[in-house]
Amino acid sequence: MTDVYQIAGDIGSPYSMKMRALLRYRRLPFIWCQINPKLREEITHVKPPVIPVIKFPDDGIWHVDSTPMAYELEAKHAGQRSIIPDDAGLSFLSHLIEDMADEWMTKMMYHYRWWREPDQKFCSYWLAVSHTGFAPEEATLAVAEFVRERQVSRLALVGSTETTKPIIEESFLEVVDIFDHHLRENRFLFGSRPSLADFGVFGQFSQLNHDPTSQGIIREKSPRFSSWIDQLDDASGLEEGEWIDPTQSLPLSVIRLLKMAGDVYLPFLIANAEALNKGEETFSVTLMNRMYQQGTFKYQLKCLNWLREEYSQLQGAPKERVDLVLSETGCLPFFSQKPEHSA
Ligand SMILES: N[C@@H](CCC(=O)N[C@@H](CS)C(=O)NCC(=O)O)C(=O)O
Repeated sequence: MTDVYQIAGDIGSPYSMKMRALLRYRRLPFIWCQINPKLREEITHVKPPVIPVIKFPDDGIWHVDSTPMAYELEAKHAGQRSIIPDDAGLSFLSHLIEDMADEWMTKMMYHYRWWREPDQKFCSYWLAVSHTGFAPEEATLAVAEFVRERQVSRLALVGSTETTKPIIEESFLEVVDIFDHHLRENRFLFGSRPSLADFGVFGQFSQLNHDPTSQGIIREKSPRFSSWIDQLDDASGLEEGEWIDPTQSLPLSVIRLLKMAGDVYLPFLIANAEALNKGEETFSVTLMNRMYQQGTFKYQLKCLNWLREEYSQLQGAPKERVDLVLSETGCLPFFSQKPEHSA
């Protein structure tokens, strides 16, 4: 049992599902532990206080934060069904899309889960059952009510309001359409094997494909995408695949996702960074010709810096290819600035 990872997370947590799927695909032995009060106590020292956390068998320490954990696992198990494309340029683009999934698509997840009454009702109860470990009905209902009130009250803070609703919902429909078309001819974003980007999208959509309203939309618009999401949950049996040829043009879907990064995600990250630098608690930015507003998040400034750091390390032909695609998709200007190391 010494080589076995232990992952503590929640079936209602997109980042937990992302990491569980990643461990399965990579055939790294692990035990899945649904988070419960006892486990919560065991991990109170882990900062930031988020799930999933993974106890690595080699150091016996709980690690946190899905993206750094994914890269740590790469370093430890290089060559074993890696999810990082060999080409540095494709690897950067995969990270950019994953980051957009983690920080922007998560707004779709949160919005659909907590905006409408039927979703609030189902999701709060469903989450309460797992949080309490099947407590009796009365206790479950009390936890459900608590969770519902807390999550609904945070909608505006994370950017979901009457004004921003069309931005988030249109952006969601765009992702569904992108994947519906992509999956008619391709298996994953960067080839016949899944990348970090695929797992990022999977994490958020594991929930969107489950919660009532968004599930209904995905089922209607793209049963193909729905099946892809369900299958990536356990791709341990998937045969070895290939990365796309980095010298060839990228799939249209990747271009469309990068265009979303250029039009929406990167302007959002920059507006957040500028507001944080001015010490502001909220920010607004025009996205898709509408006003978008939310609270500032320090973590999202970190994300911007990581991306800029990775971009600054590109060189030679991969950099030339990346610059061309970033320029075509409106992303390049956001990488002209160097990462802020003080952040
Ligand atoms: N950047 C982190 C985000 C993890 C995260 O936000 N997890 C949520 C659950 S999905 C959480 O633990 N939130 C704190 C809470 O709900 O109390 C990652 O990628 O792992």
